[in-house]
Amino acid sequence: MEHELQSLEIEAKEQLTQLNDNDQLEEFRIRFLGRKGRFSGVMRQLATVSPEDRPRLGQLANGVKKKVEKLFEEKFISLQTVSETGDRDDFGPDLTLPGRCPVTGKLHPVTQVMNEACEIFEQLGFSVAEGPDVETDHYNFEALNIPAHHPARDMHDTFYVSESILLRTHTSPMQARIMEAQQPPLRVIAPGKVYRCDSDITHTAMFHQVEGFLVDRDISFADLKGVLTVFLREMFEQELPLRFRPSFFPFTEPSAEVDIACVMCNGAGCRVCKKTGWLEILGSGMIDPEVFKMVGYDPELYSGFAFGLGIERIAMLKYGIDDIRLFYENDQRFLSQF
Ligand code: 2NL
Repeated sequence: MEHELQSLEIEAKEQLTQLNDNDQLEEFRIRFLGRKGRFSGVMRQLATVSPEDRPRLGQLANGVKKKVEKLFEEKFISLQTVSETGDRDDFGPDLTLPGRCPVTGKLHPVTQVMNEACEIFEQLGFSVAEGPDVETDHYNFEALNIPAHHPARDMHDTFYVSESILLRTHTSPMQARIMEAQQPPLRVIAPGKVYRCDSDITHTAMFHQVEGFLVDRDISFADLKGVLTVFLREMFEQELPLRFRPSFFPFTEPSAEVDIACVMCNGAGCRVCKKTGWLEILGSGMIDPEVFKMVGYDPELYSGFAFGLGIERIAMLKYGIDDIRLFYENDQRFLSQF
């Protein structure tokens, strides 16, 4: 058996140096390394040798097999190079060919836009706070001036874990926690995942928000307008026409929704803006004195504004994406574009 292994190694080496295309290489593989090949034959013989010899011969056979496998791989690579460059070994590889680039991973587009939003607010002096996705009814609703049976609870299709525990429907519970624990002046944003039982081409049951608030003495609606104008200008990288439209949120009074001129048609009217020329981009308002009372701030002393925006919505408008579900299908062809 030792002899057989020796001659097998020599033969394999000889044949490998002589063959010069992939078909011949495949034939070689079947003949030597295949299931019914020469090595398998030797391995079967192992069963018949005496138990004392078996370990030594087994080791020998494995060593030879490894060597031949390695030579086979080397031949495979050299044939590959020859066929790709059209060159023969003696000319060496074609150094003018582009190298093989490793595939690098990237941040998800939603993460990219989220990070961008946070960076803009950080430049405006806001600090970033993250809180739990699973919240209490108290912080998600009560502390934000949405008592039980308030009609505003219908605006949030809430996922309940138990009667008083839920998946947060917005990131403002974090802000309520911060107001409770710290005194003004405060400038904080809360980015993160939020959950609502809703799904169609513009809604997913989980999406991302950045909400923020600023509290100090003498804060007015002009401060709100200033901060949000700078934010939108930076986010969309252009001086966009804005429109502040009266609205309602339970935690702010007065409240305003902010529209930007449609980024698809420049305000002319198209399918995306439903022919209005405007796109709703975020919600905002002056924090309701009731919220201040709930967290123990004196509304006579302090005022502030707050806002909330959906990250997927901004990413869709920024990149012209018409179906939110694309973000969560993990299709490389979509994701690799960002
Ligand atoms: C919307 C509405 C808004 C907030 C979110 C907020 C409120 C307080 C404290 C901290 Cl009292 N954050 N968030 C305020 C006004 C509007 O969002 O439709 N967003 C997409």
